[in-house]
This record gives sequence, C-alpha cells and structure tokens, in this order.
Amino acid sequence: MSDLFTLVNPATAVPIQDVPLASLGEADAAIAAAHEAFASWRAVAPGERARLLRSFAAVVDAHVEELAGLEVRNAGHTWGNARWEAGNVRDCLNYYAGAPERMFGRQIPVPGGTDVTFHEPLGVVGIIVPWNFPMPVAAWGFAPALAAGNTVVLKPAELTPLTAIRLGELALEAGLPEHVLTVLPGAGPVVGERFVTHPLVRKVTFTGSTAVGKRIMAGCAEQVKRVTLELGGKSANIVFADTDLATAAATAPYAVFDNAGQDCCARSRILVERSAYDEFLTHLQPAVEGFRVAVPETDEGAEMGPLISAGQQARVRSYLDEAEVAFAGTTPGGDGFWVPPSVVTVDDPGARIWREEVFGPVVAVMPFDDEGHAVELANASDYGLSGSIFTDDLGRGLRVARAVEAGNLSVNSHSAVRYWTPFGGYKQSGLGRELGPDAPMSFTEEKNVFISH
Ligand code: TXE
Repeated sequence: MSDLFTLVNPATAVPIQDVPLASLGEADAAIAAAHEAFASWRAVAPGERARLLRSFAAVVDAHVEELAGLEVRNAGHTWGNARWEAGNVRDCLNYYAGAPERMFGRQIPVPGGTDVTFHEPLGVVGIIVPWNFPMPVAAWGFAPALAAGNTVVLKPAELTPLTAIRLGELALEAGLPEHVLTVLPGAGPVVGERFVTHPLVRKVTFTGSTAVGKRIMAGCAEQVKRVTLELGGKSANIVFADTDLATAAATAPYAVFDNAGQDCCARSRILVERSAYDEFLTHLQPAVEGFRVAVPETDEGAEMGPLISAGQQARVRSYLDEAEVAFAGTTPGGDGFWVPPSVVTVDDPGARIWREEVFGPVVAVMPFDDEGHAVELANASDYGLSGSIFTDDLGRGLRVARAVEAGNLSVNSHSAVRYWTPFGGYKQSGLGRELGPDAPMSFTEEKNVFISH
C-alpha cells in the first residue's frame, strides 16, 4: 500500500484529494523503464522527435484552461498566472522542438586525420520540481532534455503534483512513447534521493531550497553525476533618483508579491537612492495597500493569492514578528494560508529579513548613497539570482547590471525568466543554467571522434 498525501486548497484550507506517494521500489521500476525506453527514444529520427514535441505542445495548448484550473485550486495561483504558466509549458515545448534537428557537432582541424564532435544524450534524467511554479519548472527541465534524446522521470513537489500528473497523461495522448516522460509523485527523501543515488539516472536537475540543493550536490558527487541546481534568491530592485519614481513604485509590488512572494526571482529587497527615498515610499504605500489579495478561484481579478501551506505561512510570519512593518495590504478572511503584502524598512544590512530568503509577500526597503554603495549592498548576499535597475541613464543601468553578482538582471523592467534566454544563479543561488538556446546541450555529453587517415 502506498502512502497517501492529502492535497489542500491553500485559499480555503479545504482538502482536495489524496495522491499516492511512490515507494522506493516504484521509483526503481520507473527509472528502469525509462532506461529501457532510452534506447529507442534516442534513435527516433530528429524530425520525428521534433514532431512529437510539437504535438505535445498542441495538446497542452488545448488544455490550458484545465491545467490552469488545477493550479488555481492546488497551489492558490491567480488565474492570470496559472494561464501564463500552462502557456509557458506549450511555448517551451515548441521552442525546444526546434532543437533535435539542430544538435550540431563540430569538425575540428587536426593533423593526421579528421576530427568530429557529437552531442550524445545522457540517458535517464531525474527532474525534481518545487511547489512554487510546478508547471514551468517541470517544462524547463523536460522540454530540452527530451529534445536532446534523453528520457525523463519527474518528481513533482508533494504539495502540488496535479498539473504534472496531467502533463504526463497529455504527453502520452500526444504520442510520446511510454516511459519517455514519467511523472512520479513522491516524497523528496524517497524518490528525489533515489534520483541522486541510482546509477542509471545520469543527471539530476533540482529546483528548491538551498539546503536540499547542497545535499543533492554532495550526493551527486559520489558518482560524479551531472547536476543543475536552481536555488533561492534575495534579489535587489535598485531605484535611482533619476527614474520616474511613480512608475518604479507602481511596478515594485508586482516584482515581489507576484505568486505571494514565493518566487526565487522575487525582488525582495528594494534599494532606493537616499534623495528619492521618502518620495518613493509615498508612492509605494498606496500601491501596496491597494494590492488585490483575494481567493483566486472565485475572483478572476485577484493579483495575489494565499501562501502554499500553513507551514510556509508560519515561516513568513516569524520574519514579520521580529520586524517593524511600515505598511501592508489586506487579506480576505477565512481559513486560507494568508499573509498580507508587507513592507519593512531596514537600516541594518545584517538584519535577518534583509539577508534571508523569506519566500513570502514581504519586501525590505533600504536607502543607498551612490552607485557604488548600491552595488555593494546588492552584492552583500549569499545569493545572486536576479535583480532590477531603474534609471534613466542607460550607461549607468548597464554598468550596474554588469557589477551586480547575479545571473539575470533587467534594466527598467522586472522581467526575469524567458525561455529564449539562459537562466540561473551566481553564488548559492545555483549551479548551471536552464533555458535559452544552449539548454538541450546541457543534457548531452560532447563526444570527440578522431579518424586517422
Ligand atoms: O523546499 P524543498 P521546501 C525555498 C524557499 C522555501 C524553502 C523551503 O525559501 O521557503 O525553500 O521550501 C524535494 N532529496 N524554495 O521545504 O524541500 C521536494 O520533495 C531530493 C526556493 O518546500 O527544497 C520538492 O520536490 N529531493 C525554491 C523539492 O525538493 C528532495 C522553490 C523542493 O523542496 C529532498 C522551493 C531530498 N532530500 C523552495 N527533500 C526556488 N528556488 O524557487 C526535498 N526534496
């Protein structure tokens, strides 16, 4: 008998359904089946693999509403976000459908013969997905991995398996052969750990907490297993006095309260040039107080929903309990896991709320003196995932973007993750890059062959 995990609607705390968690034996069987399927999947003609990925994208497109509805209920996402997330799966599949026919090797001039390189798929790839963006994070792993000729076993987070389970069914409906993409709901320490220890899993991609990421990297080291880590963040939104402060203040809440702040790219620190600090806060206050927090399922206009769980709610509240909240928005009543969007002003860069990832709708604001000070404050972090710079001086925007130690910066925008461009972190925000044109290559070994003549 499998263990059951009870899913809960986070906006109401009402149970939705029970989902079985896979045992170690079931994980081993799924990995063995994926390994067996690999031999034929890698041999599928590139054009046919491309066609199957496009067909998968088309089936996902026909189910965007259904998938979005599952995420609204299971993860408390707003309808706008959930529709975007399902569409992102389709877009990733279409984008990486262009890859199988373009996995070019190289011909390298050498003396005494001919030298060529090949990109060989790795085999079985284990993908471990968190609960904050269950659909996109899954697709960022499986779309390029499948395009490169690997088979995939994907473990969704315990709290949010419904969309992943449905995507596994839609893959079969689209014509992908059995065991090419297996979705296996299970506990992290059971199924996730098995990806790390099983010798037939040739690469693990993990998105989640830094603590678990370190553990996975250490485990993968035992077998020199390939690993990609996408971990936490404490990204800075740097606002210079020369920017339009009203616009910068109006957009800042979306950059951190989106998905109730449960976003590794959340701009959870706002740095404001001292001469503009008071005026910026004057603009920010109504934007935060008016942020529309509502039950997403029944309110299509909700801009923010609940946190994912009672545990996450308690964690976020523990940060707020020791901070002084300058101003905050409101939440609906009821039993959901609500925390209001909250702004905390900070003057000590050593404060816990300034240094640690809260992963909730909490933003810390601090003044800075000049460009160098802004960069110094932004970089005084163990993390380095994302960030924004608002200025009318494009030269300065680029200069600061180059100086901030983070993988994804935006100037006069909060854009962070786009499937066309590489995504990943500096320092303890991760290892390796996902997305962008090179992602399929990261699921291959480059093989060199020399032919003497
Ligand atoms: O993450 P976990 P949690 C951060 C965020 C959040 C905190 C805790 O700060 O508050 O982490 O969240 C699987 N071997 N992020 O505890 O445990 C687990 O089943 C293999 C940032 O939920 O890291 C799930 O599928 N796998 C982040 C996934 O890891 C294991 C997203 C993430 O869960 C495992 C999520 C193990 N031993 C949380 N233990 C981001 N980068 O966006 C757990 N898992």
